[in-house]
Amino acid sequence: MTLYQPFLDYALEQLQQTLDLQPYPIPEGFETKQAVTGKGKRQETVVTTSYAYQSPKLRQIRAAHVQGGNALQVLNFVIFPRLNYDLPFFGADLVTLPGGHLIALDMQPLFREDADYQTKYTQPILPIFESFQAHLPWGGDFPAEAQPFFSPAFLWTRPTETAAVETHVFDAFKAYLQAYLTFVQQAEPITDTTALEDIEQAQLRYLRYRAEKDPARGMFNRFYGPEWTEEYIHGFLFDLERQLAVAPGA
Ligand code: DBV
Repeated sequence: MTLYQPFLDYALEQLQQTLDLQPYPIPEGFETKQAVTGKGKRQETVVTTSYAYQSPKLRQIRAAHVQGGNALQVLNFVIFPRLNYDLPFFGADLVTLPGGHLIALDMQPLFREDADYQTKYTQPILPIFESFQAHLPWGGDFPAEAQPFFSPAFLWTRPTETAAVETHVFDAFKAYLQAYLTFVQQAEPITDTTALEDIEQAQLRYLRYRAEKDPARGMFNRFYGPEWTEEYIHGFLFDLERQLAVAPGA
């Protein structure tokens, strides 16, 4: 079973239909990675597949899909806008582990406390968020230090039934992505120098947090070792600092 394959297929098809989509390079050795875990009957092959694209307004659209049998399915899907747009990040962390499902879905704001920014990028999402809350209740415990990176429309839930993932979570994923693509279509380039500096700082803040606190680090370390894992995190999953180092203003 690959629970999140339909999510990935849907997203890539939508992106292809809506954007002028171009490939984004995936560093060699990271397109796909396999390892065998467990012993005897519990042996599983864990395959991690990476996907990456870009478009005129989106610097990196990337997905990591981890497939390791019924009890291990992960789709981490993030869109990083180019630095001359004030667009939020699209962030989906869809995680199925032996302990259950954990779903994080949001349009992560660059400027969480800015009222105009909220009006522009959070207000339109609130009705969608509220429409799913009845089926997907708040997931509880959540790292307080991550709070600044999520919007008030952050869908954070731990469904007990896989059926809820296949229905409500999938519907929510589609609705958030559609709304995001509408934002992208409407977005105009930012030219004001101060605003551009603020965007770069906000993107770096977000990126550094995610790279440093990546909740998948432990899992990847176990499967593929620390050397591969650190390179995957900094060279692919959260690569903005590296990209700025080779091409300032990217
Ligand atoms: N999370 C990632 C990437 C993953 C990934 C790149 C490719 O950012 C998977 C894989 N997330 C993943 C896994 C777990 C989580 C958990 C495997 C389970 C870790 C475990 O239990 O061992 C949202 N993801 C989580 C948690 C949160 C998120 C809050 C619970 C972690 C905890 O309780 O400590 N998404 C995650 C997050 C941000 C975000 C923290 C911050 C901005 O966007």
